[in-house]
Amino acid sequence: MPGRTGAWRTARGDLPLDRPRILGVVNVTPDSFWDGGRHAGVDAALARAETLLEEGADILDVGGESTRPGAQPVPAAEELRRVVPVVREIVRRWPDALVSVDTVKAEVPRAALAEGAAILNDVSGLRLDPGLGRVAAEAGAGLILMHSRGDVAEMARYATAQYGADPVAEIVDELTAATGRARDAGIADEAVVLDPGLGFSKRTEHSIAVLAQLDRIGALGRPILIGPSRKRFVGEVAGGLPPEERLEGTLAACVVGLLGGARLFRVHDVGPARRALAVAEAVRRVR
Ligand code: HH2
Repeated sequence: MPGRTGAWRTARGDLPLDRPRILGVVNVTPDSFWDGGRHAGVDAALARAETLLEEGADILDVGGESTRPGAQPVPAAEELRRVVPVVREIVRRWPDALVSVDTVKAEVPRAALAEGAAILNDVSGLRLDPGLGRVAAEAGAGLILMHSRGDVAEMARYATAQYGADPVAEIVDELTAATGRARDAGIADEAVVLDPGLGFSKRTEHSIAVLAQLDRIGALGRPILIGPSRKRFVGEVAGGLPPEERLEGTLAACVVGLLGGARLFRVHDVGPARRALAVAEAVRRVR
């Protein structure tokens, strides 16, 4: 099946996707919706990174700017101050760990790649800073193109979730445009992973439709990443649960996603996700 099990080209070598891969979230922010403020200093972020690696994370996704609804945009200088020392120390302590940087600004990966980061995670799908594509191309970095609409403060708001009769078709079209921007920037197809952006510019029914029809995104021929971790849609379908009661729903979404073709999973709870995905992967293999 296209995009399903090849390898993902990153600045630190190819990552085989013959098994599900997990990105553990290291948010170095005061305001992220789940872990904001918990790992905001370098030491706390490193302790978090160590836990996630012990639990089996394949990639550490370091972010210095929250995208929660109404989050305050962070100036590049502040994002650099938050992210770069953490990337530097992770690479120094765990040289084999793959690091991705969750940002929409070119200045941040430019510095982080110089410190040894391998992957850029752009939740705007190269809409907000075209310079980010050029940085990724020059470094040969892996690039996650996530679907969203609007700027950082708007992209998790329902105001950007206006769709016609077939939301998944619109998401596929917009991801196709994102891959075009990546190509225009000189990024190799093999470096690109696509993410439908669960909970971004999507009401609950849109995130569920995406999970049900991931094969339409897989048809674009690139590996798929999903990030359902403790998001609002997970709570809403279970009757309105708060973030602390959304782990089981997160695992269910990961399992459904894997069976629909996703190979990469961005989560806060790496150990539980790894255990759930091992079962789903065993089933997928004998299908
Ligand atoms: N979700 C969040 C942030 N970055 N990146 C990708 N590729 N896919 C996602 O689904 C995704 C993402 C939101 O989660 P979190 O980082 O925990 O929250 P916040 O944006 O408040 O920091």
